[in-house]
Amino acid sequence: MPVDFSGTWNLISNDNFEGYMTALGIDFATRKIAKMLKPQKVIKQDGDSFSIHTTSTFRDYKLQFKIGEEFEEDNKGLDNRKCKSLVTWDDDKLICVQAGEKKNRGWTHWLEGDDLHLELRCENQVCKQVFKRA
Ligand code: 1AG
Repeated sequence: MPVDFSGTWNLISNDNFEGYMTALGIDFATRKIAKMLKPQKVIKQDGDSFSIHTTSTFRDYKLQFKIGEEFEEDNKGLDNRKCKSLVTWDDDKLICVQAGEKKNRGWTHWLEGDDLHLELRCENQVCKQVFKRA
């Protein structure tokens, strides 16, 4: 049985979100607002199908995918660039490669103890987020 990421998760730490957003070309004013946010993730995992809904007081982002099936990602409300994205398992980690204009773009989700971890990558920047169950 694969690990189950399903649940509602609240952000408790957010390391180098500023660097990640800068690498994505997010403007100063938006970064100032965005780095104050404490987003919540609602993850639904059903076999190989996932939905990950990230919500905040400022912007929301909804992602749906199947493991191993490339999809068009629009990053609407984030940097708005389009990517060809692909999520695969690497042991118990979920790895997403977001191919597009930005080099080395992607993310990894994993569980550690009772916490949900997320590493967000763009170019030479890595943001590390940790979430606890709501
Ligand atoms: C995400 O991807 C996307 C959600 O977690 C936010 C993560 C990073 C934000 C990306 C770029 C910053 C751009 C604009 C800043 C403006 C608002 C920030 C809003 C944050 C809440 C939506 C991985 C995920 C899998 O889909 O969990």
